[in-house]
Amino acid sequence: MAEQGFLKQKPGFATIAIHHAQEPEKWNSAAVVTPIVTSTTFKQPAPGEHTGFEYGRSGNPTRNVLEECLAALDGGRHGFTFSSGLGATTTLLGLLKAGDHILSGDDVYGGTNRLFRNVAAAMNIETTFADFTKPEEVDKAIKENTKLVWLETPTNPNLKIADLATISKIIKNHGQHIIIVVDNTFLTPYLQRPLDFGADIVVYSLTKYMNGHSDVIMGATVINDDELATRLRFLQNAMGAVPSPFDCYMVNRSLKTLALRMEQHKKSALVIAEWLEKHPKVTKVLHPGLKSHPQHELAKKQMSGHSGVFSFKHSGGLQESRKFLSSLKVFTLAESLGGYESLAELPSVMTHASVPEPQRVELGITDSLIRLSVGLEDTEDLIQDLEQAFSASF
Ligand code: P1T
Repeated sequence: MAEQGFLKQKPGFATIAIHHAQEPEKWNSAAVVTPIVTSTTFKQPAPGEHTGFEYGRSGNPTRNVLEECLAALDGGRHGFTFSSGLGATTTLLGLLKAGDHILSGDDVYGGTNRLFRNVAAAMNIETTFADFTKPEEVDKAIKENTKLVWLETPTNPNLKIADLATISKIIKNHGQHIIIVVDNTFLTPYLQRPLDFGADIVVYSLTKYMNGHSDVIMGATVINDDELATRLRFLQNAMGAVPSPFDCYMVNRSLKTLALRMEQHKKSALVIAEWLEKHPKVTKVLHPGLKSHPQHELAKKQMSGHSGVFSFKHSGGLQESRKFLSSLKVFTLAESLGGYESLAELPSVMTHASVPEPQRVELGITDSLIRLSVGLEDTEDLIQDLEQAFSASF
């Protein structure tokens, strides 16, 4: 249903999440619920021959179900899972070689920034960061050796929106072969489908909304292009950052309620964002669903609503942030996002502490910027919790 002018939700999402690749007939037992296959190796009829599986790193029946379901949810042909979101990103670095250049959005998860600036740099792969809210900046920053463009939209933690269709067009107009990667962790395919707007690869930290219960660390990529998928399948096996069958079972189970959970995260977070916007101690709320968001109109064109994660700025400093976060009783002070429980954190000293200070200052990741992940508790309880924390700290 199109709500508040956002893009219409893709039909059949929940049905795909529940049934795609889950046919009971594929198992001898006709199990309705995907079994957890723990075997690390599979009997072969003859040397060099196999019946679909040979070794658990290169493929596992439980993992395959999850990967196929993930691909279908994004409208892609191929899904790959990894031991973490950063494990997925690290594996993508295997597509590049020394001398290549990455162009990344400037406001990305701190761990992604650290991976590019430290690990990729040590492999002689250079990264430059640009403000992707300005497509002309992207155009200018592309170099002859640019091989990969990395986007988060909305960004972590400033909730900036990049125009996926325009940026994809600009990159493709350059004529050189550049892989466009979109980290869709904040929205999930329920709220945004980057492949529809020209992305080549969608990346997830499944640790967040896709699993949604804060009990699995996992990552994924979804791809349409067969040749790129062949390269990724090779790298998944050759680099070896694969998840366990038990964790694959957990994430596959969680996908069954993704649509329901995202609806509630979306609704509750917007009510809380609107409440915060009127609060006397709040100076700014960064939530793409608010009319005050500078890219609200763009958000409506490429998203089917916003999730439960957003940030706000208050009139105090580090001391007030510390007191506020320690005073919360329903929200838990912790890193991460996207679980059923509400979390709050201070990016400047937590998730984004590894971003060099000058870059943090430039991006406005100050000590008065607080990030919330609105969970599935009663909205009214969450508002009361925020109110008592404001009273305790200002
Ligand atoms: O934690 P891991 O599963 O490795 O995922 C890394 C990652 C990738 N992309 C985005 C947008 C992310 O937010 C993350 C992880 N983020 C946090 C832990 C956090 O609190 O922001």
